[in-house]
Amino acid sequence: MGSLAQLNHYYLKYKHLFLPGLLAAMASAAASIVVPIVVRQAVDTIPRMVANYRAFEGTPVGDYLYARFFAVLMGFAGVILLLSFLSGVFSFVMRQTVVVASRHIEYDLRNRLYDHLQRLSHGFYLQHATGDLITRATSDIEQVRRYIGPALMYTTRAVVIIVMAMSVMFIISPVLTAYALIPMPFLGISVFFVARMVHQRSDALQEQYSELTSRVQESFSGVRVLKAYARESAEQAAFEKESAGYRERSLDLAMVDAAWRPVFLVLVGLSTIIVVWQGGRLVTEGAITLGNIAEYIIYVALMTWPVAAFGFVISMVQRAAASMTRLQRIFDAEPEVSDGVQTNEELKTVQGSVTFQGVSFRYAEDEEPVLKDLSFHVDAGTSLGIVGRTGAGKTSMIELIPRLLQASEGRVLIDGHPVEAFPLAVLRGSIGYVPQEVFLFSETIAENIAFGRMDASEELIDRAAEEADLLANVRDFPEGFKTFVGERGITLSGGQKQRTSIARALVREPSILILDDALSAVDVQTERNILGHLRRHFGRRTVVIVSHRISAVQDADQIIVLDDGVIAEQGTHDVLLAREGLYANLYRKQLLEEELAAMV
Ligand code: DCP
Ligand code: MG
Repeated sequence: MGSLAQLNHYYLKYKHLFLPGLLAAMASAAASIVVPIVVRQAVDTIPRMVANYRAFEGTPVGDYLYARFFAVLMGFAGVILLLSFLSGVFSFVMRQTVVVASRHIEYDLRNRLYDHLQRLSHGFYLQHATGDLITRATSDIEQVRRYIGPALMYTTRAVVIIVMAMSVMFIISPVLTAYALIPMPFLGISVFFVARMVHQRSDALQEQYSELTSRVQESFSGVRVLKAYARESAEQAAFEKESAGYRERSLDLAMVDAAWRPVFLVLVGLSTIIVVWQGGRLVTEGAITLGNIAEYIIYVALMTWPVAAFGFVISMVQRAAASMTRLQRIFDAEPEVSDGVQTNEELKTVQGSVTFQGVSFRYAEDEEPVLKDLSFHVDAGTSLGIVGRTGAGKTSMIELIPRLLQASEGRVLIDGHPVEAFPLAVLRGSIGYVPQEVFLFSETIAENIAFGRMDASEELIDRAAEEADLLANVRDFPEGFKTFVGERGITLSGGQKQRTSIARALVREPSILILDDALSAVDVQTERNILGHLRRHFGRRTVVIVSHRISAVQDADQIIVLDDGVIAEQGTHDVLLAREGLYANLYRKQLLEEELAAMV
């Protein structure tokens, strides 16, 4: 439960809503408590008046008594109506303040969570499933909100009603009160267990629902693969299984939901029977009046909801505490990469030389390093090609430069300064990184390119698109740069997506451009065009090109052959060919492939 304590400052922040809300809760409870007293008065007074009237029926006194009886009756009715109305108004005010406050807090909390998640590093996301993070931001926050708002509101109301009702009942007859309360603890306890069951089952239902939706989402977004492998019927069967699971869980929930109402009614009925039975005895003894019995019956009815609410609230608080603990674990996660103490605020620009000094990297403490003791230097304005087998560590190596990953040992330097010395905004602002897996947003082409630089002018976007050899394609699109891509628009080809991603990096006019296999989906001619464009910036921009194709790196100033996390060979194209090693092998194989391809 301790985890919920840290929400207390929110009560202070929104005290202008909580205070009136709680006062209204009390007022609403108080108004409803007075109603039974009025009913008692009515039950005790009216029969007496009726008897009086009957005695004088038909005489002028009788007429007068009838009129008086009628006025008193109306009076009682009016007071009961007024009290009910007041209770209703206060209850409205209570909801309009407390529930509103809880929505504000939900908003604050969710934004704080999102803000925090945005600052967390790449490494955090490697360890957390997307679905889990979405659950934190949706259902966990909702649990916490229910604790802050409704739970508080129900508790206040319940305490006021129970304390006041019991006081009034006790003053009238301690004995009858004791009798009437016998079923109450059973009610509270049974509601607590039922609520826990309802919560468990609705959690299970929720979980099944997200499984169902993610299944559907995956099969729709992977529909190409699904069709290509003729897996429709298998997919259908799998869906039906999930769907049946959902139906079962719904029925489980409906079962408890349906079963607990009769239990509730039986316990309330039991209270009423006891009141009538024991109350009747007390009436014959003259200890209480008939009106008191009517009053008691209403009190018992009034108290059942608050008593039930206690059971419900306890279960709600338990759930909220569990959710808050999960949320807290995220809030406690520190960004591994941030502007740390070493940051040198004077480093405002990047020239572009890159140096690795004895760099090793592992994804997890207990795993083998995927990069081992890498050392090399790239002068500013020159180009570096990286080739190597799949899984050799190329992507891991280049992600160390913009600090998407953090070296486990050794240092990565830019312009002779450790990368940690640069403010992150400067470092990443100077690097154009085209990741291996293209990701485009469901926006226009222009917006996707300008993602690299929010203030990019149309001219700049145009130029970036031209450099990425995308301009001719874009001109052919129905609405040019304003064409929507992805789910809301046209589907780009693999090569078009890659080039959009390259344009996004170029629009930043970066000092260091990193292409991670970013030309894999374009033909050799387009690759040549793009590399030709990039060459125009020769001497002014450092370019790192990772590729499986020798043709993309052969003109680079130096080439590194990475094998199993170590530098196997290093040099220019000619030097590497002369070595007759891995590189030369790969080159010959690719030449052969090209010749074969040309023959057919
Ligand atoms: N690896 C890992 N956890 C990740 C990413 C990678 O454990 N989140 C492992 C898988 C490989 C090794 O690290 O064994 C190197 O992976 P890279 O992605 O760096 O390899 P490449 O980029 O060289 O491979 P490819 O050419 O297929 O892109
Ligand atoms: Mg890779």
